[in-house]
Amino acid sequence: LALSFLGLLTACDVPTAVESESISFPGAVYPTDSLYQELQWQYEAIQAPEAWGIVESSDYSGDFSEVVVAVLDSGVLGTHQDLEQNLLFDPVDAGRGYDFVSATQSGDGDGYDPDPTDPGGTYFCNGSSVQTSWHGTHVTGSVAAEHDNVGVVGTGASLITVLPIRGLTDCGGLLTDISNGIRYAADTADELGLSPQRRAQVINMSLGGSFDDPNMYDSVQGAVDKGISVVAASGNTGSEQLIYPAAFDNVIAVGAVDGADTRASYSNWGSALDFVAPGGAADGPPGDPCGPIDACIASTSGPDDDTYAYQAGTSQATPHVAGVIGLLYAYEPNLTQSEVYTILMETAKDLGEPGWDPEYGHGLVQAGEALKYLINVLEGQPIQPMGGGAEPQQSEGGAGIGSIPNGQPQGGRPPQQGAILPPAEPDAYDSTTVIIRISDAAASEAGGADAVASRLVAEYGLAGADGAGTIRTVELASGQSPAEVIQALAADPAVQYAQPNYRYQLIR
Ligand SMILES: [Ca+2]
Ligand SMILES: [Ca+2]
Ligand SMILES: [Ca+2]
Repeated sequence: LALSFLGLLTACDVPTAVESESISFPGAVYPTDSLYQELQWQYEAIQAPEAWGIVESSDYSGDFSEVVVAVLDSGVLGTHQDLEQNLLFDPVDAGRGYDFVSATQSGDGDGYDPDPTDPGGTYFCNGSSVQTSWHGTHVTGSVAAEHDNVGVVGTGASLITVLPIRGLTDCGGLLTDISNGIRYAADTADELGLSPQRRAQVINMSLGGSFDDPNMYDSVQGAVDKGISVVAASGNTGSEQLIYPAAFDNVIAVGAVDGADTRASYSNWGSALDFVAPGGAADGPPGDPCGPIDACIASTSGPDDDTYAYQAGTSQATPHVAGVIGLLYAYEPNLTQSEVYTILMETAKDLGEPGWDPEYGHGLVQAGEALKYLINVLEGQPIQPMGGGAEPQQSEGGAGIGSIPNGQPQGGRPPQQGAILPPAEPDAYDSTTVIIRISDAAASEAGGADAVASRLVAEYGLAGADGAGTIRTVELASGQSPAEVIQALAADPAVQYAQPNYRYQLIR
């Protein structure tokens, strides 16, 4: 199935202007959840009711299977009335979500543990106090809130189960923790002795940082290589530069639009932007940023099991795309990220300048058309494009199905070499650890990466080296400076790169 799919998508003569659909699809389904009807404008903007109509019709429901979407965020209120049925959550079961936040500022009194619950309360970051935003609970609702006549709905209807992974807090979090979360989601965290009950097929990261971080890139690539789609927020500062990891060519970068399909003023844009989704406006008066209250995104929140809240941002846009992608995997579990990207690109609603543009990417993701496109391809039917027969935009950047055709020219990312020195801001990274990648050649020459890591620890007077394989988190001995250790390690012929253990933030 997957092979013929690839063949069809790469064919030069994919029909572009077939007027009549050979498959007649069922009509839209509109949930009866009370807050959906009042406030959740975003789902019609992404054609979710059309997708739900297909998912729930007797003609098709047997063709869909359940999908796991990992939400790597601030944790979740696992007992929320509108989430609990659609969560892989159990505070004492390490296969049903996990907390990867290191003990410092973790807010739950300890470090790693099997409970991905957002503990709520107040965090103290660098001297200032920050109230919990329930960010992860809100994002989770946009992916998977129940369609049950109560409260809000999520994009995934009944098909998506969220694997909640706590990787950072309202104070931020470390790359090592987030990388462990990505590898847990992808079920490649063997050396931690951790495995999810079911691995994710989509990873949502409504988080980011400002550094071109080779280790984050490697972590994402490990998931993409397993056929997982990784989606991340473009950033909320209105900059024409995307934050990382959204800016990477192996991540699907999502910006935000308001209820009028216009780029939200805060939504970062630029050459690496792939798609937009509803994130809300949030340009109401101070103290009431959601102004006319339905300008923002309504979803699940804390502290109570029946709390709902409005938030706006690219963090809110991203899980809608993760949810649409989840619906595609629910129909065809063997999709790759490249195939997912092509489907979204061919069916997105073009906004702004014709074709790909830096404010909207390929446009507004359309769940109904995306699902119909996938079904048509797999059924061998001609494809009816969106937008009145516009030319497919696959030639943008010259990329084919084998790589993600961002707006920017693709050519792969050169392997990082050498030392990546710490930025000036001391709070931007951890001062007690450094991350290295051991070169494959050195590892095989030494009979394994463990031998190389042991030598490096001894030779450079380090306190230790955690991890497995070629990626290691080096612990500094007391008095060592990260910059000096990074420079020394990067000069060792066995080390491909040495870099700071960067700090990432929730996109708020
Ligand atoms: Ca903990
Ligand atoms: Ca509901
Ligand atoms: Ca456009």
